[in-house]
Amino acid sequence: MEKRWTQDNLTSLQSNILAEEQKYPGATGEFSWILSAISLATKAIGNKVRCARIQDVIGEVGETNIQGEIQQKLDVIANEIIMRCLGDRENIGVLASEENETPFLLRRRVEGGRYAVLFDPLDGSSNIDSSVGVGTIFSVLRLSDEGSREEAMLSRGKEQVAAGYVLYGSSTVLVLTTGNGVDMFVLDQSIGSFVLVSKGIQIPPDNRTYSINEAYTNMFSDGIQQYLGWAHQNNYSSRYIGSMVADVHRILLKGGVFLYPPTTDNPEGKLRLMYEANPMAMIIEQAGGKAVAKGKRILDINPDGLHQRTSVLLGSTDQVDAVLQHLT
Ligand code: P6P
Repeated sequence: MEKRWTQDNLTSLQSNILAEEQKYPGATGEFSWILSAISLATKAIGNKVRCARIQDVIGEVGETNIQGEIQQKLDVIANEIIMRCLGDRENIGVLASEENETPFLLRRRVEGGRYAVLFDPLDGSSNIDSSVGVGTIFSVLRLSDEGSREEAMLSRGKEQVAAGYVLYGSSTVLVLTTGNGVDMFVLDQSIGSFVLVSKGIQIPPDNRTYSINEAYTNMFSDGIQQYLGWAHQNNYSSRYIGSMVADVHRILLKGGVFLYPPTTDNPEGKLRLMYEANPMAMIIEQAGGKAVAKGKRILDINPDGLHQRTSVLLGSTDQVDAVLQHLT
């Protein structure tokens, strides 16, 4: 049952996490320690994003990252903020970022490093100059005893203990799941806290809206092209921002389907499995939706590498199925 925030039930992110932990006698509270660091980091990033043009931190650094993508100044700044805020949390063993080729191995498991946090510090950052919504995406994995930390970090998406994103849009919104439903918080600037605005979000089932970059139509498979033709004839509307966090957030709240299919340029897909597709897939599934790649559940994909790419098809189950019907 979705619960709306009202004045008389002001719940912060911290109190909501602690309340959730009370439900699990074995909970140690260490998990909230990680989420509070994410909360701190994303408040700082949001502040930078809002002041970007004033502080002259828009634009390109003049270098490319591991993905071969042009780095924006704010990509680097956001990455450094997250590294600093999370780096001193003693229960984090590994930090892995889209912006860094190799993960940062902070502490061995025996030293208390029991979690890995993987993140895209500022997804969609090329949109910042035009003040389009951008976001931070994060995934939390528990590091297992066996194997190296690198191997332990390459767990399937269904092993995630938490996933979420922060959208720096018309408001700063944090969406989080720890495996028991999806909760949404909005940053109340007047008190500097993320306050709970919705608990147990369920993705609306039947919104005839698709989200895809149709500029690549000629590079899509015949099945995707057939789906688009079918959608055009069946009164679908199209919404595409080109910033995954903003597109997925709209679908979480309003329903519909997001597609980043394989193209002839990117036959494996463009988006990254470990810190984009997996966290978003966990959120969408926890909200009652569906998330697949080449017909397979994204959360079941066995990762080969930290920066592995994948195609993404996610959203309301019936809308994802409408796409799949054209792919078989
Ligand atoms: P295209 C942003 O660069 C990003 O990684 C995602 O946020 C977004 O969904 C996608 O790429 C947009 O890609 O090829 O449509 O510009």
